[in-house]
Formats: sequence, C-alpha cells, structure tokens
Amino acid sequence: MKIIKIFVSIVISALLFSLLSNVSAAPIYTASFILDTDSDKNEIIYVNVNETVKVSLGVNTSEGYYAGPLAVPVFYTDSVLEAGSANLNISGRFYNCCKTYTSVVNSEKLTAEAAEALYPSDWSSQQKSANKAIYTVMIPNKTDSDNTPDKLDENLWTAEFKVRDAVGSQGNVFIPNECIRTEKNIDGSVYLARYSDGSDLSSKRFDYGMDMELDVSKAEITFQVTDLADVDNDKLISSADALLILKYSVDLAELDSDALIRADINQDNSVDSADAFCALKVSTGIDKINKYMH
Ligand SMILES: [Ca+2]
Ligand SMILES: [Ca+2]
Repeated sequence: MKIIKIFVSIVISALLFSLLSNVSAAPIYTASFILDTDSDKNEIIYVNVNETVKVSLGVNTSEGYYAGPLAVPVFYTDSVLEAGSANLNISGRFYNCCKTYTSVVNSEKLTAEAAEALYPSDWSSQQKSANKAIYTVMIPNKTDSDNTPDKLDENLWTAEFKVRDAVGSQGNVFIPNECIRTEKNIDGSVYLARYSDGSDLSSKRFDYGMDMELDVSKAEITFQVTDLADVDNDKLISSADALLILKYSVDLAELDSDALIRADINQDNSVDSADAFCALKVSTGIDKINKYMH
C-alpha cells in the first residue's frame, strides 16, 4: 500500500512540477484603492511574508467636478508594510495636466517638520511613529479650468509594498478621515489643495481650496499577514513547501502541529497532495494565499 502511495505521489509531483516549471513570476497582489464611494471599506486581504503588494491610488470624479490641485497623504502601517517607490500613471490625463508640478514622495524622505505636517493634528506620537505616508502632490500647470480635466476615473499611481515578517499582524493602507485641514472640515472628505507657488512641492503646506471634494470614508485596505503555506517556516512559499507536504502525505516526512496548520492550505482539515498542489500554485503566483482564507 505504501509503495503504491509513493508511486502515485511521484507521478503527481512529476506532473505538477512539469506543468509549473515554466512559471516563475513572483506573487504580486494588485489592489485597487479608489477614492470614491463605491470601494469596499475594510476589505481584509491575506498576504504572506515577503510577498509584494501593489496598491493603486485612483481618483474618480465622475460627477464632473473641475479637478484642481491634489495634495494627499496615503498612510501605511510601517511594521507590516515596507514601501517601495510609487510609479506615476504617466499616460493618465491628470498626470499630463500636472507633470510640471507633480511629486510622490515617501514621508521618510521628508524633513521631520514636513512629515509632521502630514499627520492629522489629533494623532498621538504612537500613531505618528506607527504610520508612514506616501505624499502625493499634483498641481495642474495652470489653474485655469481649461487646462484641467473635469472628469476623471483613473489611477494616479501604483506603489509596491513588501510584506514584513509580521505573521498574525494587520496593516492598513489608508487615508484618515481626520486628514483634512480646512475650516469646513467634513469627515470623510479630502479637499484638494489650492496651488500657491509650487516651487517646493515636497515640503510645502497648501491652503485647501473648495473646488472639489473626494469622499475617502471608504479608502482603506487592511492586510493580514499569514504564514499559511510556508510549511518549512523559511518565510518564503516555494516548491520546497509543496514537496514537504507531498512527503508528509506518504509518510516520508514528519510535521509538527504548527507545521500541519500551515500545511492545510485548502483548509479541509487534512494535509495531502491537494495542499501540495495549492502550495505550488501560490509559490508560482498562479494563486494568491488570500484565495484560501475565505
Ligand atoms: Ca517555505
Ligand atoms: Ca488540506
């Protein structure tokens, strides 16, 4: 019986590895982060350590407002997500109105004073140190309405984040409702900044105009770090994890109770070759671990 099981597992694994051997893409999760009222609030996305997460900042002004200057910090939980650079959508209409006066900068690269200016005024020092921001300033080359798009539904930038080794933790990418500094402060809305002189975009505070508002009350994504599928606990999902599951399923390897929890990828309370296949698909980017968590 054992010999048959081993034979079957070898056949299965040979088949799986030949199927997947040409796929080498790193897993990347692409999440849409749109500043309009239709996005999902507090959607939880499960991610593995070292995974790359892409988040886009989009803007939707489908009601036809005049699109004036934009100055908005997008915050992220530093202990869970390590930000890479944000790539502007250079084919976007808004970018092409604003490219002379556009900057996307991580708050880490700002002066302490400039970074401090991004935080909501009521944040504690603990909140400030826990969250960093990608600060976006996009100012039309001219403030005349004839040089700006009046309706927009597009991404402004896409940023990559690497998931830190923070299994069990949650991290957010978000625009706080409190992040509004205007005398007509309305929860859930961001007012676009009015261009004043534009010479120092990375450190200047702008006066807020009333030309347009965007509802950001649902502009939040929550990432939950999991170690599901990382059976050997080396912080990577690889074919080694798949092989380990396969060996366990034919009594050629032992797994402790914690490893068994990580190995039951399809969550059916059994560790077998189906989980090995899942591990392979996650390791090659065909599936995201999030698929197995719902
Ligand atoms: Ca692993
Ligand atoms: Ca299973």
